[in-house]
Amino acid sequence: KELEEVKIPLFYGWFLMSPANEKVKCSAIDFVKTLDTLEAFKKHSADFTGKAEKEVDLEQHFKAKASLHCTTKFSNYGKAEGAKEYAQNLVVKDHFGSVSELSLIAFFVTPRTVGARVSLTKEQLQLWPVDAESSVPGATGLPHGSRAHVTLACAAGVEAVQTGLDLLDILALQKDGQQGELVEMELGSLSYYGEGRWMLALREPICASACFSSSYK
Ligand code: ACK
Repeated sequence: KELEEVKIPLFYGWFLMSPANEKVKCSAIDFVKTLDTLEAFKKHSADFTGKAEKEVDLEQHFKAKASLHCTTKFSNYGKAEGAKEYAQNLVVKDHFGSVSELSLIAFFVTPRTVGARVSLTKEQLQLWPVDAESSVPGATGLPHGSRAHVTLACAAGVEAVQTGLDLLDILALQKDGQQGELVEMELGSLSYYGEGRWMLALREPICASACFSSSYK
């Protein structure tokens, strides 16, 4: 009997390998801990708590992810738009199982999510869906690949899909020329964009080895 039809996964992406996975998790925890101690951050803690003067414990506020990845295509077992075309794309097939280096260029925090922004190479961009940005209202006009990120943590009740949307939101503000309060940190420069949105542009990108593959859950 013929093999059963191959099932389309939940999503495709680059999965961080060991020890890069641990290195990135540690850097993220360090950043969040440091952010929590900054006067500039405390001044705006009401963005997180809803109450003036109430401090937020960011480590309590967020639940960290154990294994990290950068989603390319959310296929939803074939139900998402373009899922079948992506699965059949020769570039996707050719790269399946290949290892490359992800370049993490920024960390960002909002009341909902913590993430790392990923800068994709030309080759990695070939695996990036054409509509990843244009399908999001408010993100039109942002360069292809802008949404690339690693979700590091989410607040209670928040789905991981929010991290990429939070990133696009911050990038749209940057594009409009909004440059909030700036704080120089050892790791880079930290900007505040209002409503609890913070982004640290890393002085030195973090390099992480990752395998292009898919996940069924
Ligand atoms: O952190 P993420 O990029 O956000 O990784 C997970 C992964 O797929 C498995 O859930 C992402 N994800 C979920 N729903 C969507 C969606 N509608 N569009 C793009 N990415 C999504 C989620």
